[in-house]
Amino acid sequence: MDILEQISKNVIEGKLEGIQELTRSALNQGQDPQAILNQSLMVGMQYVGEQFKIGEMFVPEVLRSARAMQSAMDLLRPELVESGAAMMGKVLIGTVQGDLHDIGKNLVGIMCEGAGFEVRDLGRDISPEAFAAQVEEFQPDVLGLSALLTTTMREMEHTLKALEKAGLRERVRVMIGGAPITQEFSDSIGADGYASNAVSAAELAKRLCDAA
Ligand code: B1M
Repeated sequence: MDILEQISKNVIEGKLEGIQELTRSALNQGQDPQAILNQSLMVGMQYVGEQFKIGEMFVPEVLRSARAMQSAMDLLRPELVESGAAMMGKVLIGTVQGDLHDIGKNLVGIMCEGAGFEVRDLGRDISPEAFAAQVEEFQPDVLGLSALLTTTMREMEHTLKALEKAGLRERVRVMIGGAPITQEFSDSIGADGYASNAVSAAELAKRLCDAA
């Protein structure tokens, strides 16, 4: 098993110390930081997402994997910046008002960061007005809204309305996601895109930036 595969395995197994050591060795061996990210970290996290979906992994394991990925990212971030890995743009992300679920949203943030975005994470239970104020201040290219409850998904529409009211809707692309969200729902509220998982969310953010 080569070192990139070993890193991937450590993401899947959520091994915090192992992954730091391996990432450091990979960098010392001259591995491209972008390759470490794309061919090992992202691959591992994609697998974790798939396993969670089919009930083969559970929330604590997903959290451990996310923490392992984050600790590798702490080592990779400066290298990625130094190696000139393109800064894709800015992503502002948060979970909508009334909703306390943030595990999936955190993964989306990590993946967007991995894809080269500067990410500002507002946390959870964020009101439409607070999202609008942060769009004004941070000037993101993409705003990401997450909701896990059927009772809070409507807050996405309210957030879009708050952006319109503040005259900010044309300035930012809005992507949405979370377990109850569908493409149809996204179309019905006038969001710019929907992604079903963290890896496709990072890809969508890139496409939205390219299209801007
Ligand atoms: Co809650 N909860 N919960 N919960 N919880 C669900 C969502 C539920 C489906 C469980 C169930 O009944 N089977 C259900 C919702 C039912 C519904 O609305 N249809 C539910 C409920 C009812 C509740 C409470 C109301 C329970 C109660 O108190 N009676 C309560 C509500 C609190 C509130 O938010 N106001 C509640 C509370 C909680 C905890 C706090 C205990 C905890 C959250 C802890 C936390 O997030 N810090 C929790 C958890 C853990 C869950 C489950 C078990 C797991 C959610 C999760 O983290 N998944 C969940 C059941 C389940 O999904 N099996 C459940 C892992 C994560 C990686 O996946 O979040 O789907 P997910 O994210 C994915 C994609 O959805 C997507 O990418 C992610 C990664 O691939 N994605 C995006 C997410 N955001 C995205 C944004 C994007 C793009 C993609 O673009 C911006």
